[in-house]
Amino acid sequence: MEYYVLTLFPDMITDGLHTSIIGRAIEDGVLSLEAVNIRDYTLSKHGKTDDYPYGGGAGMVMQAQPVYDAFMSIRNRIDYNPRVVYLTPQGKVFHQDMAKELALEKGIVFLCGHYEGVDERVLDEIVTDEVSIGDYVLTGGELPAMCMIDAISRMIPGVLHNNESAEDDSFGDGLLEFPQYSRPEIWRDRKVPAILLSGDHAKVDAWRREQSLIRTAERRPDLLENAVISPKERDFIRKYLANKNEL
Ligand code: 6GU
Repeated sequence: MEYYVLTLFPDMITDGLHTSIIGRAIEDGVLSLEAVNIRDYTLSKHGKTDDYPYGGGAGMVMQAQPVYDAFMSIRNRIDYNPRVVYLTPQGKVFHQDMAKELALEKGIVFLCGHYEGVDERVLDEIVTDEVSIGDYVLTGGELPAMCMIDAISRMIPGVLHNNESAEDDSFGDGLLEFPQYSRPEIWRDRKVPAILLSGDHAKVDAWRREQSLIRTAERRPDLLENAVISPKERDFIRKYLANKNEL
């Protein structure tokens, strides 16, 4: 996978992503990442990349020309038409299925906006997908691009290593993860659940599955509708919730 990020803050992208698992995958050559500074493509003498909005109003708008030329500097040296993701609160909300789908691409270009937005004409010209990472407002698209790159990358074979499996984490089957414990066995008078020390793998698996069901029912009941759950498990959730409400 080749990632290209069009941004006014390239250091933010490279500093953030050359760390931890994604940094390792870049070093291993499983991923490549290039942050392209939009400012390098301005034709203005003073390095200006934004201007006042036509029609008036607060803030500044990123101009079409530097964004387009920065994009073309990438397009002209690759032999395919990449998906171009514009990060904006107006976009479709990012989710795990989108991460899995984008993980199949050969390369992706991310366009990070700032100020009040980007001139609509260059968006019409180059953008294939508009994506938001949730219903809150950020100052720019860099953190959203980094979130997407992280989530997409861990779906690519070779990015996670043996002990970092993407199979049984939250959202794999549409359920939240079960709680985890490590040494010591007692910490501040709190014991690790005895079943986890029993060595009975079948019982441990059953307990973890129950914990996932309970957590999802309590914290994210909206996920249950599309989760992969047996009729027996649906019944377990119903009884658990009924029991709790009796207290
Ligand atoms: Cl993609 N951009 C900005 N500026 N704010 C956001 C967002 C994107 N997603 C959620 N909030």
